[in-house]
Amino acid sequence: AMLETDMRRALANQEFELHYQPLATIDGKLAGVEALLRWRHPQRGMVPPVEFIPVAEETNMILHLGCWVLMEACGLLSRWADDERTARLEMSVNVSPVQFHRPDFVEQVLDVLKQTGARPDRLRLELTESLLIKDVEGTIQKMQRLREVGVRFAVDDFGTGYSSLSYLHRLPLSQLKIDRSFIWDAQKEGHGAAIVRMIVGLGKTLGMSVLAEGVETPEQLAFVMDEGCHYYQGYLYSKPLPEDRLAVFFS
Ligand code: G
Ligand code: G
Ligand code: MN
Ligand code: NA
Repeated sequence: AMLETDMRRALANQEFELHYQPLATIDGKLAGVEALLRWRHPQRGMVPPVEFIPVAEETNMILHLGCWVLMEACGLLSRWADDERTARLEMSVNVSPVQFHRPDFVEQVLDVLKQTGARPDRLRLELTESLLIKDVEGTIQKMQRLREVGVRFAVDDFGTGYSSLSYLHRLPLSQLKIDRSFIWDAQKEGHGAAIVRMIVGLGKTLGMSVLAEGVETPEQLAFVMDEGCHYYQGYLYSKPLPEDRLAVFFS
């Protein structure tokens, strides 16, 4: 098992890096990127986040990692502001529930924005449904404070959790990201197609954009386009890339 000390060392040794997966408008233009954490371990090679984020969450190491991710992503966002090809792009950052529910989360984000000089209205924080249903009132307050300075929010993996429709409209969310399992299911005999349709309708009703995750084939893209999704993400458009390989998407 990986220990807290291993991650601490890794952070100090700069073994963590961010890759960025391009997010596309439904007609194929680059809209932004999602920052995805990678651990380049000297012995184990690339360690995927599913293997270390749960450990990081148990040990509170996620607080250091999460802060580093925000700094790194906002640093890039700030550099993007100086170039007209990149100034309008958005940066989506995944936030762990452990990180979000800390009392000083809002201050941490505001501090990173200030230190990096990134435009708050280009930053989108991805929250999971389970995060949103824990302490709903406190969650709304935190989201509103960040929303006031321009930060936007997306629900990640939407449809897999336990969101209640009765309070979803009270949360200052701007985007629903449809979990890839529904996109993949839509081709088969499953209920994926009906669920995608329902989420698009919900997004329209609540004034939120809808992004289809995990689009891997032209057929899946045609389907989510037909259903009215505004954005998509997936290997068809691009896998996650290191920063220096993003430039081919700029125009
Ligand atoms: O990149 P990959 O598909 O392997 O990511 C797997 C999971 O790890 C996804 O659920 C993703 O949201 C999560 N993840 C990736 N980067 C981060 C990060 O910076 N912070 C948090 N909290 N989760 C992340
Ligand atoms: O949970 P979250 O949506 O943050 O996870 C994003 C993860 O999904 C990333 O780790 C990324 O590597 C992965 N991913 C992105 N696009 C695709 C895709 O088209 N197919 C598959 N299998 N995984 C994808
Ligand atoms: Mn995500
Ligand atoms: Na997701």
